Amino acid sequence: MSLKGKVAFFVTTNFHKFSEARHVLAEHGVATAMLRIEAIEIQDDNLEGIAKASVRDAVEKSGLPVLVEDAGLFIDALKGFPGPYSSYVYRTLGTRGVLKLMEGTDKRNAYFYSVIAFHSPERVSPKCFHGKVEGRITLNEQGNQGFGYDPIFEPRGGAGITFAEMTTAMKNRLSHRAQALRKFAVWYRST
Ligand code: ITT
Repeated sequence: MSLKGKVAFFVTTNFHKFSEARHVLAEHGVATAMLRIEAIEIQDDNLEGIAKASVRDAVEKSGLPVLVEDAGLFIDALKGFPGPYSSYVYRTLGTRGVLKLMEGTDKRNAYFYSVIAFHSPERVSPKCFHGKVEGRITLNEQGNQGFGYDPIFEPRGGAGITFAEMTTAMKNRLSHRAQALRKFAVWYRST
């Protein structure tokens, strides 16, 4: 096994995601670059199914070893909504809309889930890695770091602050994305 030459291209349109991923992968000796191609994103209620379809498409379009992530926020009081629809819900309702849906409920449990799918021209099928972080939905938006639902998500073990109040390094110690990427990096280095 050699650390030299371990590279995986991260296919995303979200620079924040890439930036978090780059730090985690670098710590584990995997170099990455952001590949901004439009990989298809199928509608499915399963994050792994979505990530696998996207990563297959990305390899076909690029001919490179690539990573694709599909992530979502699952809120208990909303029966797991927005889950696989997190991107659409963020663009339409936004964090304020989600807080509004939760007005009057003190059941605030939620979790972020990430599926990282890796695929390359040499492989027969994609390989997936999962990460999850439990936490709660705050009553108000707090903080201005990060992206997406970060201002309303307070991770367990995060000293009572939201992801949006953390540096990237702090978020990476806890996040769903970092957990999945660490598993990927350990496996990738061993291949
Ligand atoms: P790509 O598909 O291009 O990678 P995206 O932002 O659409 O970018 P996802 O479909 O994986 O990424 O994520 C769905 C949404 O879930 C995303 O738009 C965010 O609003 C939210 N989300 C995912 N991870 C998050 C995180 O770490 N912090 C806050 N919100 C997050």
